[in-house]
Amino acid sequence: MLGVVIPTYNEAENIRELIPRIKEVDKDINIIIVDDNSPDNTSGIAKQLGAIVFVRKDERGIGSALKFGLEQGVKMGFKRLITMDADLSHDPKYIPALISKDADLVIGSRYVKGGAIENWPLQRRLISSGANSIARLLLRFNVRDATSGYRAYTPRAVEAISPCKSADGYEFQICSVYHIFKSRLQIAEVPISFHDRERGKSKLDSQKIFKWFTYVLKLSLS
Ligand SMILES: Nc1nc2c(ncn2[C@@H]2O[C@H](COP(=O)(O)OP(=O)(O)OP(=O)(O)O)[C@@H](O)[C@H]2O)c(=O)[nH]1
Ligand SMILES: [Mg+2]
Repeated sequence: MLGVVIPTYNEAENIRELIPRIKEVDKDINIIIVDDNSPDNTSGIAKQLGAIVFVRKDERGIGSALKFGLEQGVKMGFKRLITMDADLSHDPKYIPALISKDADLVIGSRYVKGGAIENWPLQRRLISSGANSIARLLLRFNVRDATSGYRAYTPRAVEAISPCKSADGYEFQICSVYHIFKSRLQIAEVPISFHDRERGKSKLDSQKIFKWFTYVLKLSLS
């Protein structure tokens, strides 16, 4: 049984297109949306399209939304949980590849052979590859794309990330790789081609990048 967890904030136009595209890959996939009370009715559209929708009224953050969705997915009995962004950057056609590998965490990677980024400006590429280099250097794991949000988790991997309580923002991706690695569970990467969002607004800003960096620094010193 496969579940797909998607954190959303103001992704109405994108979610309208993404849910049917996931269903085209496998009509039996269960889609779990964790929406932080988006004013643009993302949650209403997702419900109409048949998703399981959680609306959080008092909380914000991609990391806490992902953790919440993954834990709900485990409680519901899913044996594999995919996470992906709502903004059509992660093509659902890679879902079969993500679940084909026998590892506790399988990452859809832009930085392994065959992986690509289609239409990112130079500045965005530098932030992403710089973040990955910093994480690899400070945390000493050999994962090429530890910031990718396109992943497949086993329930065992979800259990291993329980220490990531305070990682409520973008640092959640690093925290989860770190703890899965420290738990000696297997991590694999499969190539994906990443497509930059064309609609809706990015939620990543310089304040969140700074928070990410201080988090990784603290984690490396802990
Ligand atoms: N529930 C929830 N989802 C969020 C929050 N921030 C971002 N997201 C979702 O997380 C996913 C990734 O966010 P993006 O803004 O696309 O971040 P990004 O991909 O690093 O940035 P871009 O490359 O500019 O798109 C999207 O589905 C967002 O809607 C949040 O605070 N709460
Ligand atoms: Mg995005």
